Amino acid sequence: MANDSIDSLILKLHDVDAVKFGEYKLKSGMLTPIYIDLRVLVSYPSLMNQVSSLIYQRAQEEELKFDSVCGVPYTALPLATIICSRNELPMLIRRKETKDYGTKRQVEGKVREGETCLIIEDTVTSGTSILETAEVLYKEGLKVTDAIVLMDREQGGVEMLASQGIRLHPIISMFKLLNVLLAAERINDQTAQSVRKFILDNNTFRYSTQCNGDGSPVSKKPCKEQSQELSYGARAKLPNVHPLASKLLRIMEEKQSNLCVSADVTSSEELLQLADSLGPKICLLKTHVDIVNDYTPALSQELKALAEKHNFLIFEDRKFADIGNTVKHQYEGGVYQISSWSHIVNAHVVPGPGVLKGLSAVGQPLGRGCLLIAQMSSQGSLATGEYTQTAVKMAEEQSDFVIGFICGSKISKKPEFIHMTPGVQMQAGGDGLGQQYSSPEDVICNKGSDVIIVGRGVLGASDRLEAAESYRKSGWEAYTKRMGQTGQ
Ligand code: S5P
Repeated sequence: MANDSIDSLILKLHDVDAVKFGEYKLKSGMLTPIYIDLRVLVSYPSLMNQVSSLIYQRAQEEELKFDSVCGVPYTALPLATIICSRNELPMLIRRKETKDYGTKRQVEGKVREGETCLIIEDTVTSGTSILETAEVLYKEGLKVTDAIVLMDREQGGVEMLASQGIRLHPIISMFKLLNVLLAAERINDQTAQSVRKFILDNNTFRYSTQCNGDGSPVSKKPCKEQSQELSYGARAKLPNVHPLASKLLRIMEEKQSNLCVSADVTSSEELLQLADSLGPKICLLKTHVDIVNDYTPALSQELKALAEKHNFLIFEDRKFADIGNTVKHQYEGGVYQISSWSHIVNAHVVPGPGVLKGLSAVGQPLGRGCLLIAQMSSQGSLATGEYTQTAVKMAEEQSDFVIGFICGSKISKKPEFIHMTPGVQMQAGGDGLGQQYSSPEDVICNKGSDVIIVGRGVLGASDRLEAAESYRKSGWEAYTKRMGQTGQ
């Protein structure tokens, strides 16, 4: 999709007051410094046509497969109509209120069970409107795999829908909109900054809870209803699971531990001592080998032996982020020869799929696995929205090497992928350097992640073994709660 056509659309939307700055109340009651009101579009036929074309173009670019189109009532309804009419596609209409006479149908149009319906929406904040429409379509026996939205406020909608198995494709994202309006001097720096801050501070997915019934707009599923979810042990046996993910899931089940300790220490002796003493409590030991002052190859060999002794895996948190050819060397060679001892590594998706190609050329023959960094725990992280979604897509395309994600919450419905979440401490808060903490219960039970990664929560305790046991216990209890069992 051409960038200049998006830029000109953004300016036109601003011209017709579809984008307003000030103080407005959202459907959820939240006050916002920016309001997107696309209802006015119907008064501007050429804009309606332009938006409809961009939505359809996006469906084609993404090569989406669908049998019908449904616009979320009401604003997206005329957009769906134009798209369907122009491209001769069958349309479905979702009623907002069920009729109390006649057929009492909630969906109008010819419904053929088993077919796939593409949802169109004008603006997304948390994603609940799309989910509500999808749920009505599910009841009719239809499938929903994708939705396209004109304007994504980047407040967690993409992630929430991904956790429910729906890929959301935004045409305009909030940050893009701000940049274009700023460059065109329609808004000043201060306004852009205050909106950016609002968006980052109000991520409905990251800060909502699915379990506690606190009125969160995200998922109406209480933990109990998620009991159809597969256990770690069952996921280990799935036909398409990566052998290393299978091994980790088995370890988690056997040791009743979804705890990964982040061994961020600077001496070999302390690292080995940690691995040996905490080994029985953990499923995974995460290292930053480049912060060790006295590294020798003997350290990695001894770590490997301790991993065997205590049945855990090693995850070198190297965060590869270069072109394929460079990461290949970084992974295999240099001082650390990471591929020779670390079962798992991780990579940023910013270079594109080449980073995985390079890493897998080294790691795959050795049976190694990689986690993609789809989200980060640090304040102001740019790994949100479409970026996160691209990471999920990339993982799906290279699932012979990617075993899961570093993320704040469950972002893929595929049970073969393992979700690992850093930024975990018993008490929520931060470290003054951007780190943001959530509790084990929140991460595992509410956000649906699989593994808690804990560094200073354990390392900073006077009794590290006792702290590790208490994190293991909390993580495991949150998991059993999620599975709808009583804690053990
Ligand atoms: O988004 C992230 C990704 C990672 S891997 N946020 C993180 O904090 N990490 C890592 O997890 C980080 O490099 C550190 O090693 C660990 C968290 O440490 P803690 O002391 O804050 O628990």
